[in-house]
Amino acid sequence: MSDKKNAREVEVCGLIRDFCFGLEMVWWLCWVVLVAAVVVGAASGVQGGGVSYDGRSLIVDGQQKMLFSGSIHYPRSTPEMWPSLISKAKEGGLDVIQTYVFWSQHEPQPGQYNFEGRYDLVRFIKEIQAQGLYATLRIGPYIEAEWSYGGLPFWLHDVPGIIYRSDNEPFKCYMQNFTTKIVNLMKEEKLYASQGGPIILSQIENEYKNVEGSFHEKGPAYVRWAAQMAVGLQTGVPWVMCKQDDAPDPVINACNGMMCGQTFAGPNSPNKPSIWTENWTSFFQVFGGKPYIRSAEDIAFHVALFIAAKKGSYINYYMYHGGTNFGRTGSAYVTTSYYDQAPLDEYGLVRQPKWGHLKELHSAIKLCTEPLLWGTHTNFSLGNLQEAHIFQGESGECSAFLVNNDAVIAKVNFQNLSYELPQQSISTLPDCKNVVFNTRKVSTQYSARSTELSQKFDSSDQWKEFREVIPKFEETSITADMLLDHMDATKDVSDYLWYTFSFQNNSSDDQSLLQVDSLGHVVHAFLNKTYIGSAHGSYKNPGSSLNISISLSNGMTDVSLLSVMVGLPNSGAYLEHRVAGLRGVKIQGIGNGSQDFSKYQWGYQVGLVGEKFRAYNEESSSEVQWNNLGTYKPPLTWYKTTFDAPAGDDPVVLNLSTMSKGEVWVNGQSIGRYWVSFHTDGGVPSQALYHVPRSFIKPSGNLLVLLEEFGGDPLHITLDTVTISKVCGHVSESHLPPVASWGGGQHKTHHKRRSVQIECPHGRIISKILFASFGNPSGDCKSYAIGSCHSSNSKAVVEKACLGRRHCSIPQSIKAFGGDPCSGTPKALLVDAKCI
Ligand SMILES: *[C@@H]1O[C@H](CO)[C@@H](O)[C@H](O)[C@H]1NC(C)=O
Ligand SMILES: *[C@@H]1O[C@H](CO)[C@@H](O)[C@H](O)[C@H]1NC(C)=O
Ligand SMILES: *[C@@H]1O[C@H](CO)[C@@H](O)[C@H](O)[C@H]1NC(C)=O
Ligand SMILES: *[C@@H]1O[C@H](CO)[C@@H](O)[C@H](O)[C@H]1NC(C)=O
Ligand SMILES: *[C@@H]1O[C@H](CO)[C@@H](O)[C@H](O)[C@H]1NC(C)=O
Ligand SMILES: *[C@@H]1O[C@H](CO)[C@@H](O)[C@H](O)[C@H]1NC(C)=O
Ligand SMILES: *[C@@H]1O[C@H](CO)[C@@H](O)[C@H](O)[C@H]1NC(C)=O
Ligand SMILES: *[C@@H]1O[C@H](CO)[C@@H](O)[C@H](O)[C@H]1NC(C)=O
Ligand SMILES: *[C@@H]1O[C@H](CO)[C@@H](O)[C@H](O)[C@H]1NC(C)=O
Ligand SMILES: CC(=O)N[C@H]1CO[C@H](CO)[C@@H](O)[C@@H]1O
Repeated sequence: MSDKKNAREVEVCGLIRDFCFGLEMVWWLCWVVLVAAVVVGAASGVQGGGVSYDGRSLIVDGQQKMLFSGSIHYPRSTPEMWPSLISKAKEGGLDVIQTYVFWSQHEPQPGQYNFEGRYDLVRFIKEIQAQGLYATLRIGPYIEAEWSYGGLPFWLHDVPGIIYRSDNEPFKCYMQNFTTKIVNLMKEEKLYASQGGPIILSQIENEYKNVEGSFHEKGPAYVRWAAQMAVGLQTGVPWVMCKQDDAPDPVINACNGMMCGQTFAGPNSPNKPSIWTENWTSFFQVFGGKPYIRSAEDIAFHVALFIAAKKGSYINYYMYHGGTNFGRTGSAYVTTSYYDQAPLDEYGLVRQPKWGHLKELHSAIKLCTEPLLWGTHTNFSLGNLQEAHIFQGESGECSAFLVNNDAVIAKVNFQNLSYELPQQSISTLPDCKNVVFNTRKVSTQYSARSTELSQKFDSSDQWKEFREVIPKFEETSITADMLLDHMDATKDVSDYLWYTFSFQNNSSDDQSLLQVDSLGHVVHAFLNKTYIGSAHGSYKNPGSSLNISISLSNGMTDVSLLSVMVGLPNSGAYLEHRVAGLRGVKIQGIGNGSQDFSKYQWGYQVGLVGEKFRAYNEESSSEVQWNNLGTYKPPLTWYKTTFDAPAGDDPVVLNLSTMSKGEVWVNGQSIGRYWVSFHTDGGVPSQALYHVPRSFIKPSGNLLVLLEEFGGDPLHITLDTVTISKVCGHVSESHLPPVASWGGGQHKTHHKRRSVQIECPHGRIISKILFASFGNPSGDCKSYAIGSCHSSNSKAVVEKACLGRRHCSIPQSIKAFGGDPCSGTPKALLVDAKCI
């Protein structure tokens, strides 16, 4: 956009009116048309069995179901990745894939829809169906989801009189319009279970209880309306509202959180099942923050507890695969990598032992399905902090869960047998006798990820640069006698908004202070087009105020301040009233001591020149003047180069650790914002690696463009592939889940024959045994050492069994190691191997 066009766009965005817009809006007309749409939708859609529920579970095709579900958000990966993600989810024991629907991307302008590429919702649901899984559609359409503006399209902001998520006619009209659009699309494609499709459940709104109080009497009225509107769409499958304990019938209230086994007050009717819509497998990460590591053992404990103590029958992992916030889709300060710690990592690689441990939990629970869904539940105490939950069917089936809430190991007696329960753990006994799984005992292999260098970019000849044009007041075409709100001015077409003014120094002081008070996330300051400094905020303190000493001299001085958003806010009540950008600008030391420029003549420019000319596209990149790389690397510079695709099919990443902050594009597609100079308190970047999906790249001549805000070093970035390079397995007698056998009242347990099983990813083999010890090695797969007991044959035996193979299994037995290195000592086997 030129500045003039820019002005027009701002104006047009402010003036958009259609059918549902405007002060002149005739509400009854909008209403009549929408009601008609609902009636037509209903007539064209629902027949067949559908999905219902009772106090125990969802009922699909007449059958009660115990369902494990996992969130995978289609726009956070590529259609090329979907089949493999879904099949790994299925292999991990999931029955259902859950996704939000992303309104802001599907309806970028009112009535203009986009269901292409990563936004091809129908293709995603059909892929789930093709693999024989069910789907849950969380339409929202307010979704939060660490998605910019919580998934609401920004144009809603300019609808007169709108108040989001309240009993407000304009909002309800647009919400109903979009919800209906999605439901009709699903019906046309026959995707509801009631039509033979995979969708068994839908969600309306999202965690509304968190904000309901702010809307006073308009809150409950909105909840009733939303439930009624959704149910009126006649999908033939139930609706849920999460964290909404008063969800109106027949909508099911569901739990979100990490510990629903403890925190959920239960369904609000005895006829509704216990559903956990978000069991956080980790937590989203922000720039400046560390990854939140939630252990496989802790997740498994809370899932088992939800099933045992709350009779849970639907558990969803949020996220099962997090993926990537491509482009500018992440919300305020959220990193481009999303839930990399989930069972499938950002690139879709299996994260062990989380994935495998949960898979084992799912199999163990599935062995208990009948008593869990049809049996009677009783619980009793086994000790101070221990309890048993028993589910008994009419024809004698029995499953039990033995819970130890203590921080130390507990020995308990259950039905005349003795059991050892590790600290904070739950044992699952599908037959009320034999332990098949304990949440604390991880028998799955561990794995470690690493990068392999594919290409360097360390020669200046490989690069071109374009220094962004710094505008001054006279060069801007939008003017105002005040400081404009950042979001209202940009309409979110760019992260960037220039605020400029010019003034004459009439004072005789020689030290002045420029004070900028900002609610934007970052501000960069320029005086006479020369960079003088920056400031930024953080997720917890979003604003970015700045004080810089400046030396003024006589004559007109141009001040240009670039306000930057790192994603729009995504949560809280009254999002439409949220403001950002500069709130006050003062210079101390001129005039009568201090001058306030807040009500001065300001000039604005939305976006950067490189954005206007799409400097990141092959076709349009020549519209800006690219030069040879200079030695000085100023702030606000665009860099471009090309690269060839790395061989093989391992995931591809850019290691941007020598850059600072900006955005990066490959072949014109934005792979997201980067911010490596924002370090954690441990002094490392929150995110150094940025995913380049294989489908974005061609065999050679790929265009790589970076926009750098602070001034980084592009010469030392690298293109890498990511691989599982190490696998490790550990079994020990003392760590084995005891398998109780019927001992006529005697304490008797035996152990299943154990072995260490390790496996490299497809296409790789075990190339080296890094460590092997049969004896009593100390530590675990994360950190280990040889103990006082160690068979000298350890390494040779393991090498013989494993080297050159993709998969191997080494029994933890004295025989296999040719003798007992220390009789009487309980034996363990720990093997760590390298894959190549
Ligand atoms: C939604 O609004 C658009 C106009 O913006 C209209 O064309 C469409 O029919 C409406 N859809 C529904 C389902 O009401
Ligand atoms: C049984 O479970 C309920 C609900 O979790 C709990 O309130 C009660 O204390 C438990 N009873 C015993 C004996 O553990
Ligand atoms: C436990 O042992 C007692 C005494 O031998 C017996 O009466 C009872 O039936 C046994 N309970 C179970 C569950 O086997
Ligand atoms: C400096 O003087 C000029 C001319 O008198 C006046 O227009 C301007 O407002 C003054 N600037 C400041 C910062 O006081
Ligand atoms: C800037 O200086 C003012 C006045 O001294 C002070 O109130 C404010 O906190 C300072 N802001 C920053 C970001 O240092
Ligand atoms: C403003 O201009 C005067 C000359 O008129 C100069 O002496 C003074 O240093 C300037 N003030 C600042 C703060 O630079
Ligand atoms: C900015 O440039 C103008 C014109 O060259 C000059 O008069 C003025 O003193 C400069 N201001 C500063 C702060 O350097
Ligand atoms: C400076 O202060 C005096 C007295 O407070 C006032 O009369 C004058 O108008 C002020 N000048 C400016 C430029 O603000
Ligand atoms: C990224 O590259 C830097 C060297 O520039 C290196 O120190 C760092 O370990 C790399 N990070 C990862 C995650 O590979
Ligand atoms: C947001 C939230 O509720 N986080 C909590 C989730 O659960 C963990 C414990 O598993 C708490 O530490 C978090 O505060």
